[in-house]
Amino acid sequence: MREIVSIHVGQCGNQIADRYWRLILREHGLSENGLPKDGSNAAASNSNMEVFFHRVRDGKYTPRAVLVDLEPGVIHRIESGEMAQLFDESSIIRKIPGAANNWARGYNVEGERVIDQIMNVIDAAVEKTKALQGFLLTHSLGGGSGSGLGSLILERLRQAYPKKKIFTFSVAPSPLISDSAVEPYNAVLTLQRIRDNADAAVLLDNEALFRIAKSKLHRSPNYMDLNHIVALIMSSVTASLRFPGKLNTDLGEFVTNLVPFPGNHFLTASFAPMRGPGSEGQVRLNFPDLARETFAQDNFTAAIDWANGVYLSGCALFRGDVRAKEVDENMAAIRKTMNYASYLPQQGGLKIGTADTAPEGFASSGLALVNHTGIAAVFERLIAQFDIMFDNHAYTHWYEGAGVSRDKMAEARHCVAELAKSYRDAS
Ligand SMILES: Nc1nc2c(ncn2[C@@H]2O[C@H](COP(=O)(O)OP(=O)(O)OP(=O)(O)O)[C@@H](O)[C@H]2O)c(=O)[nH]1
Ligand SMILES: [Mg+2]
Repeated sequence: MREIVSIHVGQCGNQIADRYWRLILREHGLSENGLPKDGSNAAASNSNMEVFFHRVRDGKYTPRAVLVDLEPGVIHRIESGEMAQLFDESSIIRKIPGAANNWARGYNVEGERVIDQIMNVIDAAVEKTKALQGFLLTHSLGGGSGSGLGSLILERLRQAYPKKKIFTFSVAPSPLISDSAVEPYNAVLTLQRIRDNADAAVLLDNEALFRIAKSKLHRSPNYMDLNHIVALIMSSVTASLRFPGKLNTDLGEFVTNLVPFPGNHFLTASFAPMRGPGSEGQVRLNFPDLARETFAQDNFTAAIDWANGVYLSGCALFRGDVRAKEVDENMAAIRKTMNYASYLPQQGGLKIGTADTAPEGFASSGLALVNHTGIAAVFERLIAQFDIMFDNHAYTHWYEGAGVSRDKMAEARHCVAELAKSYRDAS
C-alpha cells in the first residue's frame, strides 16, 4: 500500500500535528475518533486510506503517527481534547523535563536517554505496514526537542531505514514570534542533519508565516494561526499521496521532480486561497486568480530572495472544482513569468497535477511546492544571527556543557554556509 509513518517531535511538531490530523480526518470523512462519519464516505471510498491510516477493530482508522515530546504538556492537550481516542496509546512518548531550548540537550543528554524507546515505537509502526515508502517529520528548528532530538531521530532513521524516503516539515525561527536567543544555534545544527539525512525538507519559516497570517487577519497572529497555514500546506502536499491522481503519487516521485542536485532539497510552499481561519468557505476564486495567488511571491512560506535567484524546480497541485483546460491555459502564462535556471528545461520544469477533493471548506485550492535558489537568504539570515553570538562566545557554554564543542558548532555553521553558497552558485 506504500504507507507513510509521520513523526511529530516537540511542542511545535505536535501543535502542527494537532491541526494537521484534524484536517486530514475531515478530508477522509472520518470523525475525531477515527470512525467513518455517517454518510460522508464519499472521500474515504476513493482515497488511499491505508497510506496514512492503519485500520483497526470496528472499522476505526488510527493515524500512522508517532508523537514525541520531552515535555508532556502539548501531547497531554491532544490526548485530552477532541482527538483523545484517535492516536494509538503505544505510539505516544512524552517525557520530562524538556530540552530547555538547547539542541545539545535534545540531541545528547535527553536524546540518548529516550532514543532507543522512540526507535522501538517507530519500528512497531513500521511493522504495521506492508510496503513502507517513508517518513514525514514535523518539528521546529529552534526548540531543543524538535531540533536536537529531531536531529537524532533523523540520523537513526537514516541508519535503520536507508532505502526509505525521509521528508521533513521544518519550522524556522523568527524573532517576530519567539524571543529565545539561541534559536539560530539550534537551527544551524539541525539544518546540517537535515541536509545529510533527509530527502526533502519543506521549510516553514515563521518569519514568512507570521507576515502572511498578519496580512490576512489584521492582528498579531498566534501559533494556532500559523499552524492553520502549515496544516493546509501539509494537507495539500500530501493530497497526491492520499488521493488518486497522476502527479507525485509517492515520495520518490516528489524527490525526482523537485531535487535536481543532491543536498539542495530545501523546498518552500504556497497555498491559495489563503484567508483567516474560518472564513475560507466564503471565498470563491475564479481559476486565473487562484493560479496567480498560488504563485504570488509573498504567499510562500519562506522569506525567499526572489530577486536574486531562480527556480530549480516546481510542482503545482490544484484541488477541487478546476477544469483541465483552464489549468493548462493559465499555467502556460504563469510559466512564462517564472525565472528558471538557464541550464534546466524551461517548459518541463513546472509539473502540474489536479485532484478532485479540495480541503474541507474550499471549493478549490492551489498549492505550489518549489525549489528556488533564493532560499539561500533564509540560511544566510540564520548564519548572520549565529555569527553575532558565536563570535562573542555568547551562550556556547550551554552547548559545550551538554557535549557539543565549539568546533562542532563551527562545523555545522560551515555546512549551512556551504549549502547557501551552493544555492547561490546554482543561480
Ligand atoms: N509555527 C509554529 N512555530 C512554533 C510553534 N511552537 C513553537 N514554535 C517555534 O518553535 C521554536 C521553539 O521550539 P519548540 O517546538 O517550542 O521547542 P521544543 O521542540 O518543544 O523543545 P524544548 O521545549 O526546548 O524542549 C520557536 O522558534 C517557536 O517560535 C507552533 O505551534 N507553530
Ligand atoms: Mg518544548
